[in-house]
Amino acid sequence: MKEKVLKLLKKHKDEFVSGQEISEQLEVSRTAIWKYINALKEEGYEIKSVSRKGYMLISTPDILNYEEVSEYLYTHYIGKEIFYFDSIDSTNVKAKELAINDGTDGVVVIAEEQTKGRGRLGRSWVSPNKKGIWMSIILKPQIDPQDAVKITQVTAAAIWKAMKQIGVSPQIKWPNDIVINGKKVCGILTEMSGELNRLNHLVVGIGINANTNIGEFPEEIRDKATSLKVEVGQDVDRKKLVGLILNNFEDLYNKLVEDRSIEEAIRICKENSAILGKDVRIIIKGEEKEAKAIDINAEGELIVQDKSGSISKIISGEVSVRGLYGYI
Ligand code: BTX
Repeated sequence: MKEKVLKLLKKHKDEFVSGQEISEQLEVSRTAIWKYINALKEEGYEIKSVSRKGYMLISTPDILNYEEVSEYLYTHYIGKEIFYFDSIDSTNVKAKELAINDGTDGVVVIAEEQTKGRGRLGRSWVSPNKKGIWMSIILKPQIDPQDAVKITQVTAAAIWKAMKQIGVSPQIKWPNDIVINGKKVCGILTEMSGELNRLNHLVVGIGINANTNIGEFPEEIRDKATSLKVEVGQDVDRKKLVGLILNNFEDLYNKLVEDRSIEEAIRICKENSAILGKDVRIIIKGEEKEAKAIDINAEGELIVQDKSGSISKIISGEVSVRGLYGYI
């Protein structure tokens, strides 16, 4: 009911809605409305109340729950259900739990803060309160398990498009990072549950440093991390960015699932690659080799050429790619 009251106030933004009107439309008592209004105020909604005039919504808080994010959502199923937490260990862990129970295709988990944010290969992901976007999407596509890695490229392309839509021009660092000026602004963690020839579900975790100030990054990552705020010089609208990402994601993901095509995603990843044409160090299970990154093929694999001229394919997964002189 609180959500309905909020919806009504939003519909009449910048004007008063009388207690009587709310009470008639929603069929609740005026005392109940007063309670819902107070609860909304506690969540950070600024609501003016004037006797005889009623209530007016002045501003909404910077939070990423369904009520706020859905204003920007044009999807059919991605993000139509959002599990929202003030604080959680990891949205990927929660999403995996939900996926095993009955979390359906497209359910999204978002938290304002993660206390044990996860990176790849057991690494951790710094996720301070309300500074970024920490979210995971549950997916149950009918695709081969080998194709699951393509989801990371699809996600990277969706995020790249969304950042472009808010005026930022990032690069994609295969396989799972988005960078600006050589520094990491976003990481993607795709986790799969399945057997050899059957995929149960996928969880795609997205971590974006949105409004973090440089001093708020722990010292050990300060030289390789950045945020959208640092790059554009002002706060970004996190709700809008979540909406844009999910809209773009649904479009590119549908192409993969329905048409078996990741052409557009790969084109975006190639045209905006941070590593193609560069010498890189590839680390697979602790072993390092140097090579030049020369292409990303239609399957989303990285093609590299070593000094002897021999060409090989690198499948994402257990791979890290580093520049020879710094992070990229
Ligand atoms: P990754 O393993 O490629 O990157 C992790 C590494 O990046 C860390 O070891 C550290 O050096 C650096 N790092 C940690 N935190 C940050 C940060 N905030 N910004 C820049 N660099 C950082 C990348 O893993 C995948 C990260 C996915 C995070 C999302 S958040 C929502 C979801 N839930 C969850 O637990 N993880 C995913």
